[in-house]
Amino acid sequence: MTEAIVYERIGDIAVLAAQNPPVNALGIDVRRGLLAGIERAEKEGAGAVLIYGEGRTYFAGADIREFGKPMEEPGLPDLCNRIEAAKLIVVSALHGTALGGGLEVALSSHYRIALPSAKMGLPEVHLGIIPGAGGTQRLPRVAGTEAALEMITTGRHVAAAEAFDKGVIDRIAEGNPREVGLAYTRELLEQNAPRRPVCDMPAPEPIDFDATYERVLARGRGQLSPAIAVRAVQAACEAPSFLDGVRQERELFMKLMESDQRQGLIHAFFSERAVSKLPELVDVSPRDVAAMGVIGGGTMGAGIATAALLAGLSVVLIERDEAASVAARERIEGNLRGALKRGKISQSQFDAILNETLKLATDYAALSQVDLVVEAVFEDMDVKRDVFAALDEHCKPGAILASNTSYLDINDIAAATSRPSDVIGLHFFSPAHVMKLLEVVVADQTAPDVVATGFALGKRLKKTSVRSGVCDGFIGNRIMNSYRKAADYMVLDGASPYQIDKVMTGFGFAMGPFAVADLAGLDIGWAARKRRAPTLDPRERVVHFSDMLCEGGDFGQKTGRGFYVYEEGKRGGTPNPQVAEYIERDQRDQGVTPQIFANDEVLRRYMCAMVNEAAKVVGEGIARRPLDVDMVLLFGYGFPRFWGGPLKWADLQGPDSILKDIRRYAKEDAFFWQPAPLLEQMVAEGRSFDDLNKEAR
Ligand code: T1G
Repeated sequence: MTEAIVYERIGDIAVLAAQNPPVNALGIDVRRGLLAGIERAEKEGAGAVLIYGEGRTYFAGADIREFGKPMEEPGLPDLCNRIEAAKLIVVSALHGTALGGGLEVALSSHYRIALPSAKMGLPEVHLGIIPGAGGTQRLPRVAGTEAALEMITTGRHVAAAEAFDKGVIDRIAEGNPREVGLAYTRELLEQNAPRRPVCDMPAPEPIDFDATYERVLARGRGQLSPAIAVRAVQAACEAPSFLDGVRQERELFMKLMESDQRQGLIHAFFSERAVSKLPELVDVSPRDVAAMGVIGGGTMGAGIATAALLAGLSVVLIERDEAASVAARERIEGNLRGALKRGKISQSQFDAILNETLKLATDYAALSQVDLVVEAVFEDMDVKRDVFAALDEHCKPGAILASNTSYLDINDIAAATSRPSDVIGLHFFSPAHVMKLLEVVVADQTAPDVVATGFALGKRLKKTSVRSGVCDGFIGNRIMNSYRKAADYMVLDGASPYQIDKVMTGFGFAMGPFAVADLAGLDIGWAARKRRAPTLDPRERVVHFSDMLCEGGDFGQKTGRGFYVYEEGKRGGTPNPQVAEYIERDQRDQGVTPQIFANDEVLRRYMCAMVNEAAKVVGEGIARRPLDVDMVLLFGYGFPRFWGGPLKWADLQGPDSILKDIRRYAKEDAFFWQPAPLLEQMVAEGRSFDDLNKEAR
């Protein structure tokens, strides 16, 4: 018997305790331990078996690290069938998060009890697969078809009370899983409770599966697993037998296991957990942060203050005058009202935050006791320098001075203070209290414990924090500028902005680049182009159709017209006919003969531009690892999670094919399509971005 499962006899009960930290994943040792435990209990003539998990949780699922490797016996489906077929009653006591294969083991048990704090679910769709050990066959039998479909296609973690109401568990009790499990099992033995295999329960009621399939597929925006799960639950209702249903589930499961989307989503799962773990910070302790300062109460400043307040930090917000302070407070109040509405905070918390935790001031002296300040003022270097000089004067020694700039040079900002080692970039994304991404921008002199504090703050604000070096646009905006340019060039050369938006939403983005530009405001890009114009390399192609829109006062959603025309109360916009005129004029002025772009070509150029710039960002060390870039695009730029990120996508395509296309495009525009040296080196050495991730561990 392996250590992963400890066998113990307590009277008539054989107790199988899982000991596989951190989450009792159902790896091979656990599976073998469970099988041996069931067989031993039968052989010893025990009256019942109790299964529970030591540590923080019952089984949190199959061991994801085993995916893609040859499956070792017993597999989970066979183990679940064996547990269910046991000659004696099997009881599972759930605590923590009983997820995926974990809930499937519980459903193959005859009775289930849980602590009130327990959560359970079948979240496999988030990994690009479906439950593969009978979950799609057993859950509908206990909870009904609709309830099971909702849990499986959303992958939601359901609380014990709701699970009880749905019939997923039989009992809820306070205590620890071992004692609660033992008491319940004794009670069942005293009542001579029968074995109660779920597989013997009647097949669940069928519903209109085709309609449900289409609805779930549309909701997935290209992700397949939730829709495929509908077909598996359909088998539970329509298959001639339970085992035939399990067989159909397995076929669908194995198909998804081989899919690119499974690879993309598993990559996202582990990268999301790895991205904030930097080897150089292992032994570095962050500074304490209890009180925060925010400079500027505009949309970004108010969002940052809201995120901090919701995380339990006290906030001092500085604005230039009383009127601006009042406006800042109203913005924060609006954000908090949204959190109140979503049940994230209670009314009393709402009141306490606004009346006690949040302080507004116009004098920097009010910052004398804060531990960390984030500046979120107008994107102008002179203004930033003045603010940091004032912070240097008023903030206490050891206070961290952070800038929320989205592209200015943090080294130059730090130079405006006498303590550059305490200066760092903390680049939030709008709305800052909602968007998960935080770029932690490390300047040349930023001290390691200041970096560690940036990451600790990110964790406290429930952000996905990614380390970035200093360059124009850091990781995200720099890469975005590149794929945005590729889109503009395709339009100048004949593609329609609406075709490009359609292709990218078909790829899985919620919005295409031109709709996003309208949402963000075309005036922002216009200002950036004007700022860059004096130093523009003469070899760089320039498009003017966007400037023409702005010169006409069309800035997108905020003015009701941009690339699209927006009508009050209507979702989305309709193509703005004027755009075509501006494009034709731009083509005429630049002597461009428009050409037809196939949708595949549009996607390829867009993604090649993204991957090429991303490879430069990694090659220059701005991003430490390819997975850092992937997480930035996932959590800050709406990149479809099921592809795993642009560099995971590039691996799935084959970096050599990407380089081949970039070299082909370079024949048209050698300046824009300069291949990334890292990409050329990787292809020459036959390495992938995943190889680079592994080497960076
Ligand atoms: N396998 C392997 N490692 C896992 C794991 C798993 N299932 N779950 C978590 N870990 C690792 C994780 O990488 C991290 O490692 C550490 O545990 C703590 O996790 C047939 C095939 C359980 C809610 O999808 O959702 O069953 O970074 O940082 O925030 O149908 O982890 O410390 O080295 O996330 O408290 C279905 C996935 C699998 C659940 C805990 N199960 N896990 O969250 O901690 S597919 C899941 C989670 C399946 C069957 C199929 C969360 C959590 P490290 P953490 P947390």
